[in-house]
Amino acid sequence: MPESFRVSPEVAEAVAAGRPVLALESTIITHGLPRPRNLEVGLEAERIVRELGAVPATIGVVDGVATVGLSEADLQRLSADPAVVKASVRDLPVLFAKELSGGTTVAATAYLAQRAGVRVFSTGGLGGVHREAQRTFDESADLPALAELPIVLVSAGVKSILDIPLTLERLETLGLTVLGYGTTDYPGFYIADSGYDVDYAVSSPEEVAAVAAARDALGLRTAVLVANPVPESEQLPVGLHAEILAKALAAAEAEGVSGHDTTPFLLDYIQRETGGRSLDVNVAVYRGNVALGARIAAALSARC
Ligand code: PSU
Ligand code: MN
Repeated sequence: MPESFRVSPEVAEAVAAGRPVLALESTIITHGLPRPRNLEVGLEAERIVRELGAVPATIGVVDGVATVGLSEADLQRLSADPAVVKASVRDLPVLFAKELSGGTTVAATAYLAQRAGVRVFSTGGLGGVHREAQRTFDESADLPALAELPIVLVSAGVKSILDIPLTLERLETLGLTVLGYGTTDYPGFYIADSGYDVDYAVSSPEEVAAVAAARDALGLRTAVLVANPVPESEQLPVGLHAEILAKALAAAEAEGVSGHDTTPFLLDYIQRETGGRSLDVNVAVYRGNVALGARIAAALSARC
Protein backbone atom coordinates (compact mmCIF):
# COMPACT_ATOMS: atom_id res chain seq x y z
CA MET A 1 0.00 0.00 0.00
CA PRO A 2 1.39 3.46 -0.82
CA GLU A 3 2.10 5.77 2.12
CA SER A 4 -0.87 7.75 3.39
CA PHE A 5 1.04 9.78 5.99
CA ARG A 6 4.32 11.60 5.59
CA VAL A 7 6.43 13.67 7.95
CA SER A 8 9.12 15.88 6.39
CA PRO A 9 12.69 14.99 7.41
CA GLU A 10 13.17 18.41 9.04
CA VAL A 11 10.08 18.01 11.24
CA ALA A 12 10.82 14.37 12.05
CA GLU A 13 14.37 15.21 13.16
CA ALA A 14 13.25 18.15 15.30
CA VAL A 15 10.56 16.05 16.99
CA ALA A 16 13.01 13.21 17.65
CA ALA A 17 15.52 15.65 19.17
CA GLY A 18 12.88 17.36 21.34
CA ARG A 19 13.40 20.69 19.59
CA PRO A 20 10.45 23.13 19.38
CA VAL A 21 8.05 22.47 16.50
CA LEU A 22 4.86 24.37 15.73
CA ALA A 23 2.04 22.89 13.66
CA LEU A 24 0.13 25.20 11.30
CA GLU A 25 -3.11 24.41 9.48
CA SER A 26 -3.78 24.75 5.76
CA THR A 27 -7.53 25.45 5.57
CA ILE A 28 -6.61 29.05 6.31
CA ILE A 29 -4.57 28.92 3.08
CA THR A 30 -7.03 26.98 0.92
CA HIS A 31 -10.35 28.33 2.20
CA GLY A 32 -9.73 31.06 4.78
CA LEU A 33 -7.86 33.76 2.88
CA PRO A 34 -8.15 35.00 -0.71
CA ARG A 35 -5.41 34.47 -3.30
CA PRO A 36 -2.61 35.62 -3.44
CA ARG A 37 -2.62 36.77 0.20
CA ASN A 38 -3.16 33.17 1.33
CA LEU A 39 0.25 31.97 0.14
CA GLU A 40 2.03 35.10 1.41
CA VAL A 41 0.52 34.62 4.86
CA GLY A 42 1.28 30.89 4.88
CA LEU A 43 4.93 31.53 4.05
CA GLU A 44 5.19 34.48 6.44
CA ALA A 45 3.86 32.31 9.27
CA GLU A 46 6.67 29.83 8.65
CA ARG A 47 9.24 32.65 8.72
CA ILE A 48 7.88 33.94 12.05
CA VAL A 49 8.22 30.45 13.55
CA ARG A 50 11.80 30.11 12.33
CA GLU A 51 12.79 33.56 13.59
CA LEU A 52 11.63 32.48 17.03
CA GLY A 53 13.83 29.38 16.87
CA ALA A 54 11.15 26.75 16.19
CA VAL A 55 10.52 24.51 13.18
CA PRO A 56 7.24 25.14 11.31
CA ALA A 57 5.16 22.11 10.36
CA THR A 58 2.42 23.24 8.02
CA ILE A 59 0.02 20.34 7.56
CA GLY A 60 -2.17 19.43 4.60
CA VAL A 61 -3.01 16.67 2.11
CA VAL A 62 -1.16 16.50 -1.21
CA ASP A 63 -2.50 14.01 -3.79
CA GLY A 64 -3.92 11.89 -1.00
CA VAL A 65 -0.85 11.95 1.25
CA ALA A 66 -1.44 13.56 4.66
CA THR A 67 1.73 15.59 5.07
CA VAL A 68 3.25 17.12 8.20
CA GLY A 69 5.76 19.72 7.03
CA LEU A 70 4.57 20.84 3.59
CA SER A 71 7.26 22.11 1.22
CA GLU A 72 7.05 25.53 -0.37
CA ALA A 73 6.06 23.85 -3.65
CA ASP A 74 3.25 22.00 -1.82
CA LEU A 75 2.05 25.28 -0.32
CA GLN A 76 2.09 26.92 -3.73
CA ARG A 77 -0.03 24.14 -5.16
CA LEU A 78 -2.56 24.07 -2.33
CA SER A 79 -2.90 27.83 -2.36
CA ALA A 80 -3.57 28.03 -6.12
CA ASP A 81 -5.76 25.03 -6.97
CA PRO A 82 -9.52 25.65 -6.54
CA ALA A 83 -10.16 21.87 -6.60
CA VAL A 84 -8.46 21.45 -3.21
CA VAL A 85 -11.07 20.41 -0.65
CA LYS A 86 -11.58 21.52 2.94
CA ALA A 87 -10.53 18.44 4.86
CA SER A 88 -11.61 17.54 8.36
CA VAL A 89 -10.75 14.21 10.01
CA ARG A 90 -13.49 12.25 8.26
CA ASP A 91 -12.25 13.36 4.84
CA LEU A 92 -8.69 12.05 5.24
CA PRO A 93 -9.34 8.41 4.22
CA VAL A 94 -11.35 9.46 1.17
CA LEU A 95 -8.71 11.92 0.05
CA PHE A 96 -6.16 9.12 0.26
CA ALA A 97 -8.23 6.64 -1.76
CA LYS A 98 -9.07 9.21 -4.42
CA GLU A 99 -5.61 10.88 -4.37
CA LEU A 100 -7.16 14.30 -3.75
CA SER A 101 -5.55 17.32 -2.14
CA GLY A 102 -6.96 19.12 0.89
CA GLY A 103 -6.46 22.01 3.25
CA THR A 104 -6.74 20.53 6.72
CA THR A 105 -9.04 22.08 9.34
CA VAL A 106 -8.11 22.45 12.99
CA ALA A 107 -9.48 18.96 13.72
CA ALA A 108 -7.54 17.22 10.94
CA THR A 109 -4.39 19.29 11.52
CA ALA A 110 -4.41 18.57 15.25
CA TYR A 111 -4.91 14.87 14.58
CA LEU A 112 -2.00 14.70 12.13
CA ALA A 113 0.23 16.90 14.32
CA GLN A 114 -0.33 14.64 17.28
CA ARG A 115 0.38 11.57 15.18
CA ALA A 116 3.73 13.11 14.19
CA GLY A 117 4.59 13.97 17.81
CA VAL A 118 4.09 17.73 17.38
CA ARG A 119 2.59 19.15 20.57
CA VAL A 120 1.77 22.79 19.82
CA PHE A 121 -0.41 24.18 17.04
CA SER A 122 -1.40 27.74 16.11
CA THR A 123 -4.45 28.69 14.10
CA GLY A 124 -6.49 31.86 13.58
CA GLY A 125 -9.95 30.94 14.72
CA LEU A 126 -11.19 27.65 16.08
CA GLY A 127 -14.38 26.07 14.68
CA GLY A 128 -17.28 26.03 17.11
CA VAL A 129 -21.01 25.86 17.56
CA HIS A 130 -22.92 27.70 14.85
CA ARG A 131 -25.82 30.02 15.53
CA GLU A 132 -29.10 28.09 15.23
CA ALA A 133 -27.24 24.89 16.13
CA GLN A 134 -30.21 23.93 18.29
CA ARG A 135 -32.04 23.42 14.98
CA THR A 136 -29.25 22.58 12.51
CA PHE A 137 -26.88 20.51 14.74
CA ASP A 138 -24.03 22.44 13.08
CA GLU A 139 -21.13 22.13 15.46
CA SER A 140 -17.59 21.99 14.09
CA ALA A 141 -15.84 18.63 14.22
CA ASP A 142 -12.97 20.65 15.71
CA LEU A 143 -14.53 20.45 19.17
CA PRO A 144 -14.97 16.67 19.65
CA ALA A 145 -11.64 16.06 17.90
CA LEU A 146 -9.77 18.30 20.34
CA ALA A 147 -11.32 16.44 23.26
CA GLU A 148 -9.15 13.45 22.34
CA LEU A 149 -5.93 15.14 21.22
CA PRO A 150 -3.38 16.11 23.88
CA ILE A 151 -1.96 19.16 22.15
CA VAL A 152 -1.79 22.88 22.92
CA LEU A 153 -3.84 24.94 20.47
CA VAL A 154 -3.43 28.71 20.20
CA SER A 155 -6.35 30.59 18.63
CA ALA A 156 -8.02 33.99 19.01
CA GLY A 157 -11.17 32.24 20.19
CA VAL A 158 -13.93 31.61 17.70
CA LYS A 159 -15.26 34.07 15.18
CA SER A 160 -18.36 35.99 16.14
CA ILE A 161 -20.14 34.36 13.18
CA LEU A 162 -20.52 31.43 15.59
CA ASP A 163 -22.55 31.19 18.80
CA ILE A 164 -19.86 32.01 21.36
CA PRO A 165 -21.69 31.14 24.60
CA LEU A 166 -22.85 27.79 23.19
CA THR A 167 -19.29 27.09 22.03
CA LEU A 168 -17.98 27.80 25.54
CA GLU A 169 -20.60 25.43 26.97
CA ARG A 170 -19.46 22.67 24.62
CA LEU A 171 -15.80 23.26 25.50
CA GLU A 172 -16.78 22.71 29.12
CA THR A 173 -18.79 19.56 28.36
CA LEU A 174 -15.93 18.09 26.34
CA GLY A 175 -13.48 18.70 29.17
CA LEU A 176 -11.21 21.06 27.27
CA THR A 177 -8.91 23.30 29.32
CA VAL A 178 -9.34 26.94 28.24
CA LEU A 179 -6.78 29.59 29.17
CA GLY A 180 -7.06 33.29 28.34
CA TYR A 181 -3.68 34.72 27.43
CA GLY A 182 -3.24 37.76 29.67
CA THR A 183 -6.98 38.06 30.24
CA THR A 184 -10.14 36.28 31.35
CA ASP A 185 -12.12 37.98 28.58
CA TYR A 186 -12.74 35.36 25.91
CA PRO A 187 -11.63 36.95 22.62
CA GLY A 188 -14.00 37.26 19.66
CA PHE A 189 -11.37 36.86 16.94
CA TYR A 190 -11.89 40.23 15.15
CA ILE A 191 -12.39 41.91 18.53
CA ALA A 192 -10.33 41.50 21.69
CA ASP A 193 -13.29 40.83 23.98
CA SER A 194 -16.30 38.77 22.90
CA GLY A 195 -18.20 39.81 26.02
CA TYR A 196 -17.92 36.30 27.53
CA ASP A 197 -15.40 35.17 30.12
CA VAL A 198 -13.14 32.21 30.76
CA ASP A 199 -12.07 31.02 34.21
CA TYR A 200 -8.32 31.32 33.97
CA ALA A 201 -5.76 33.75 32.65
CA VAL A 202 -2.12 32.80 32.03
CA SER A 203 0.65 35.30 31.57
CA SER A 204 3.58 33.55 29.90
CA PRO A 205 4.50 30.73 27.50
CA GLU A 206 6.11 28.99 30.47
CA GLU A 207 2.81 28.98 32.35
CA VAL A 208 1.05 27.41 29.37
CA ALA A 209 3.82 24.81 29.18
CA ALA A 210 3.37 24.06 32.89
CA VAL A 211 -0.37 23.45 32.35
CA ALA A 212 0.32 21.18 29.37
CA ALA A 213 2.96 19.23 31.31
CA ALA A 214 0.51 18.74 34.20
CA ARG A 215 -2.16 17.58 31.77
CA ASP A 216 0.28 14.96 30.47
CA ALA A 217 1.40 13.93 33.96
CA LEU A 218 -2.24 13.42 34.91
CA GLY A 219 -2.77 11.18 31.89
CA LEU A 220 -5.41 13.45 30.41
CA ARG A 221 -5.83 13.28 26.62
CA THR A 222 -7.59 16.60 26.10
CA ALA A 223 -6.31 19.67 24.28
CA VAL A 224 -5.29 22.81 26.15
CA LEU A 225 -6.81 25.81 24.34
CA VAL A 226 -4.99 29.12 24.62
CA ALA A 227 -7.26 32.03 23.70
CA ASN A 228 -5.01 34.87 22.55
CA PRO A 229 -6.79 38.19 21.90
CA VAL A 230 -5.89 40.54 19.07
CA PRO A 231 -4.40 43.77 20.54
CA GLU A 232 -7.19 46.35 20.92
CA SER A 233 -5.27 48.75 18.69
CA GLU A 234 -5.55 46.24 15.83
CA GLN A 235 -9.10 45.01 16.33
CA LEU A 236 -12.03 45.71 13.99
CA PRO A 237 -13.98 48.72 15.34
CA VAL A 238 -16.64 47.21 17.62
CA GLY A 239 -19.58 49.06 16.01
CA LEU A 240 -18.51 48.18 12.45
CA HIS A 241 -18.05 44.58 13.52
CA ALA A 242 -21.60 44.30 14.90
CA GLU A 243 -23.15 45.94 11.84
CA ILE A 244 -21.37 43.78 9.23
CA LEU A 245 -21.94 40.60 11.19
CA ALA A 246 -25.70 41.16 11.19
CA LYS A 247 -25.66 41.67 7.41
CA ALA A 248 -23.51 38.58 6.81
CA LEU A 249 -25.80 36.35 8.86
CA ALA A 250 -28.86 37.66 7.00
CA ALA A 251 -27.17 37.00 3.63
CA ALA A 252 -26.29 33.41 4.55
CA GLU A 253 -29.87 32.79 5.62
CA ALA A 254 -31.28 34.37 2.45
CA GLU A 255 -28.99 32.28 0.22
CA GLY A 256 -29.63 29.05 2.13
CA VAL A 257 -25.94 28.45 2.86
CA SER A 258 -25.32 25.57 5.29
CA GLY A 259 -22.85 22.93 6.46
CA HIS A 260 -19.14 23.25 5.77
CA ASP A 261 -19.80 26.11 3.33
CA THR A 262 -21.08 28.40 6.07
CA THR A 263 -17.75 29.56 7.52
CA PRO A 264 -16.10 30.38 4.15
CA PHE A 265 -19.27 32.14 2.97
CA LEU A 266 -19.53 34.38 6.04
CA LEU A 267 -15.83 35.18 6.10
CA ASP A 268 -15.83 36.09 2.43
CA TYR A 269 -18.90 38.28 2.91
CA ILE A 270 -17.34 40.12 5.85
CA GLN A 271 -14.12 40.63 3.90
CA ARG A 272 -15.94 42.19 0.96
CA GLU A 273 -18.20 44.38 3.10
CA THR A 274 -15.35 45.76 5.21
CA GLY A 275 -13.31 46.53 2.10
CA GLY A 276 -10.57 44.17 3.23
CA ARG A 277 -10.27 45.55 6.76
CA SER A 278 -11.40 42.29 8.32
CA LEU A 279 -8.75 40.56 6.26
CA ASP A 280 -6.03 42.75 7.75
CA VAL A 281 -7.33 41.97 11.22
CA ASN A 282 -7.48 38.28 10.35
CA VAL A 283 -3.82 38.34 9.33
CA ALA A 284 -2.79 40.33 12.43
CA VAL A 285 -4.60 37.82 14.65
CA TYR A 286 -2.90 34.92 12.92
CA ARG A 287 0.58 36.45 13.19
CA GLY A 288 0.07 36.96 16.92
CA ASN A 289 -1.07 33.37 17.41
CA VAL A 290 1.82 31.97 15.39
CA ALA A 291 4.36 33.94 17.43
CA LEU A 292 2.80 32.88 20.73
CA GLY A 293 2.63 29.24 19.58
CA ALA A 294 6.33 29.27 18.69
CA ARG A 295 7.17 30.61 22.17
CA ILE A 296 5.00 27.97 23.83
CA ALA A 297 6.68 25.25 21.76
CA ALA A 298 10.06 26.57 22.95
CA ALA A 299 8.90 26.65 26.58
CA LEU A 300 7.56 23.12 26.35
CA SER A 301 10.71 21.80 24.74
CA ALA A 302 12.83 23.51 27.46
CA ARG A 303 10.99 21.51 30.16
CA CYS A 304 12.14 18.14 28.85
N1 PSU B 1 -12.35 29.86 11.52
C1 PSU B 1 -11.94 30.86 10.77
N2 PSU B 1 -11.42 30.65 9.52
C2 PSU B 1 -11.28 29.41 9.03
C3 PSU B 1 -11.69 28.35 9.86
C4 PSU B 1 -12.21 28.60 11.07
O1 PSU B 1 -12.04 31.97 11.21
O2 PSU B 1 -10.82 29.23 7.89
C5 PSU B 1 -11.48 26.96 9.38
C6 PSU B 1 -10.53 26.24 10.35
O3 PSU B 1 -9.69 25.40 9.59
C7 PSU B 1 -11.49 25.42 11.17
C8 PSU B 1 -12.59 25.12 10.18
O4 PSU B 1 -10.92 24.25 11.67
O5 PSU B 1 -12.72 26.29 9.42
C9 PSU B 1 -13.88 24.74 10.85
O6 PSU B 1 -14.81 24.45 9.85
P1 PSU B 1 -16.18 23.72 10.26
O7 PSU B 1 -16.96 24.72 11.03
O8 PSU B 1 -16.84 23.40 8.94
O9 PSU B 1 -15.79 22.51 11.04
MN1 MN C 1 -19.48 23.47 10.45
